[in-house]
Amino acid sequence: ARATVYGYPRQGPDRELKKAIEGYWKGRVTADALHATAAEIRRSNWRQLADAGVNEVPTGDFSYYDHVLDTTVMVGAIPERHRAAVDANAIDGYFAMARGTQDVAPLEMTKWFDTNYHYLVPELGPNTVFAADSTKQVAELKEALAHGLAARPVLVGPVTYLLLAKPAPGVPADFQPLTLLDRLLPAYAEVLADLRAAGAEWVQLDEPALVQDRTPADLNAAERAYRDLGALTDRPKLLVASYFDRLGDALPILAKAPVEGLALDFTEAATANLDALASVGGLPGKRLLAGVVNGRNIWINDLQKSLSTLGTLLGLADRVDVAASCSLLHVPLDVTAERDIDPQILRWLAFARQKTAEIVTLAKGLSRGIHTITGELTANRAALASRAASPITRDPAVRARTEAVTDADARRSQPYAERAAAQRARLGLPLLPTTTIGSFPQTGELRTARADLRAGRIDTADYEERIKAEIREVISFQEKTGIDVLVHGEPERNDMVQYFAEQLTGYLATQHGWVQSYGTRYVRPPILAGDISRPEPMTVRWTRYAQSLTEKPVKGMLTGPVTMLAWSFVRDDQPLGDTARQVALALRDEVHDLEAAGVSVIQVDEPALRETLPLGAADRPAYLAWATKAFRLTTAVVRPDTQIHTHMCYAEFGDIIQAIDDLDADVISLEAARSHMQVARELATRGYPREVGPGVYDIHSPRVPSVEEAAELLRTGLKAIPAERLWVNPDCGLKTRSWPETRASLENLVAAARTVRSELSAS
Ligand code: THG
Ligand code: ZN
Repeated sequence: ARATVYGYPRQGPDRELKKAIEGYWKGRVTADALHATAAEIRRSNWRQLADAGVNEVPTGDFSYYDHVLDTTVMVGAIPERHRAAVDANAIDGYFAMARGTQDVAPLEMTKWFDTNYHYLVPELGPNTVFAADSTKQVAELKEALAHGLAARPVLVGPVTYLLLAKPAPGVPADFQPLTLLDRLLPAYAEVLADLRAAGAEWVQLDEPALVQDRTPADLNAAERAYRDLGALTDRPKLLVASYFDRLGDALPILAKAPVEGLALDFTEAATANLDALASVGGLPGKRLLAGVVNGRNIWINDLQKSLSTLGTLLGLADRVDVAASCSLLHVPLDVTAERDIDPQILRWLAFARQKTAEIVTLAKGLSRGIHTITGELTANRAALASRAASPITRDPAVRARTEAVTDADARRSQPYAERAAAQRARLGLPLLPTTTIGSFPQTGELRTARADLRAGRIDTADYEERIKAEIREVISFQEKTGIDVLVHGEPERNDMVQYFAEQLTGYLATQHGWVQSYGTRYVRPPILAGDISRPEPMTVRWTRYAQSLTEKPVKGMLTGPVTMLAWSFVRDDQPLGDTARQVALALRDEVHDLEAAGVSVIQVDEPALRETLPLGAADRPAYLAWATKAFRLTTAVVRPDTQIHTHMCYAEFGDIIQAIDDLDADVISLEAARSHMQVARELATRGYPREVGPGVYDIHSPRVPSVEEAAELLRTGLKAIPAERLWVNPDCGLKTRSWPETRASLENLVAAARTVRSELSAS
């Protein structure tokens, strides 16, 4: 058995790639220096893989921004508006598609399946002409071969590419990119021929879209795609890769297709894929890549269990090789870089480098016999046992409390109508009340202050003085501007998940555990390692300080339990719903303490509620049940006259309206400016009964909306939501915006609310 992976973290050990690309954008790094940094990262990744004993390294998985954008370039599907930039200069044109320029908008960005990685959405239409450009794939393959390595190019497959695309601007919304398959396949055929000529024995085509519920038309397209590509004479051997779930209806199709190999996920979907493989009679004559090491969590593998899965698979395919379940892009690079994690716990963790070693160990055990890996197996058993027996993973007080939760704990004491009346009386807000989502600009000074504190250049008292000064500034600006429900601006928070994780017992933070979120942006997901409890209040001091500065209500700001899970690495030793309940109870204490401190409005953000929705429809009801219950458990502790807000963004919400209703929040603010209040119409159509703030200021752009523009969006919103239930707010937090834009935009937003209020009272 051979050992391989589908992809490796791209950033370099110290995020050298981020620094080089951002430097290039600022004109501080030359194109040559950027390319040299990139080549060095690829070389060192391949070296690391080869030294660990990987027999076949991936190529083409590296990217300057996004591998789906790379595929767009590979098939020549450059949008019309970017054509000139791409023709003028390939790398600048590439970044123009990714980030836009003064004159042209970038491609839209959205979630890569149910991960926290975002890809750039291909824009296609009936007039799209594909033209193969294998330059990058061929160059990276040749680079790896020149290092003397056995290499396998990895490409996004044609069916997934089309299924991830959307109609280009101006193309009817019902256009189905998949209808372009017959035109796309010749471009893939050309790339495959070029890769063969460059020395590829195998090429991997990633088709994760085939693990989702697919229509008969989609499945038919998959069948045709691999029949046609398989029938090519001038091509390498083809390996079709699935991951993130079981292959489902596409498995029998791919098992019969004239391709030489399949990759299946045997972590989350092990049982379903094993059963399905057995029922199609295995993969005689084919190579099976068995993804037995989880590529998207950070826990060590259960080697014994994987060996047993691999043993079963030996009877089902011609040849079985060992891999991670998906690209290692979704995990940090190297556990040994962590200095602050207890060594006892460090033994339980595997990042990309450690996962690679596990894959190699398993491949060795499979081909040369278990006796060749007894040392590894013994160490693995001991580490697993130490995790299972650790008091960190089992806190009796937390367990007793979660056991005792009742349905009543997750229900507000009064129905919305009565709560709304009590809140109106307590808060005394005008019609169309104005508010913001929570964060204000995270200035360079704030980030420097945090870095200075970490490095010991300033002490805690200095740091806190700076935070207080910022809060004073934010409160006074909001009062002056005439905003109705204020926020403290969150200057003390690095990230809306990490900030809480750092204060909760049972959570681990990493120092270097960067994972690409999009482009040059990374997150350091904290690790839900043990039972979760809150040793002391997390936000009360800052909120109370802000409230002491003003007569207006200041919103308490928390991150909700589902988002705390979605943007962390979760435990794999208990159901997600159990972890969510523990987090919810810890946050419930915070909600309770905020209320006791006199806070009358509390916002619990759940931007990730939609993104964690399972890929398969059958799994969705159970997820939504525990997710909405965790939110209600967090919030239902308050009195009827305390107003609960929530906020969502980064998604379309059409298919979770019922779940949004089930949260029973008094007010929800949503991203809506770009879609012209689409979500307000969706909520109205479904009879959503509570208060809504559809965003009227697109904070993803430096543009300042005019008063008239914001007022027009409000008038549109009023067609769907009655004035008594409509709020006025931006799309999302203002953390990434600058102060001048923020000032101007919020002044206009307040003016727009006043304009529309007076129109309402005049009519
Ligand atoms: N926090 C977390 N996950 C997220 C988001 C978040 N996932 C979805 C979405 N928001 C992703 N968006 C971003 C936006 C900005 C950054 C990362 C993800 C970002 N990162 C800094 C960088 O790479 O320079 C590092 C920030 C830091 O120092 O911690 O700006 O908001 N958890
Ligand atoms: Zn948001």
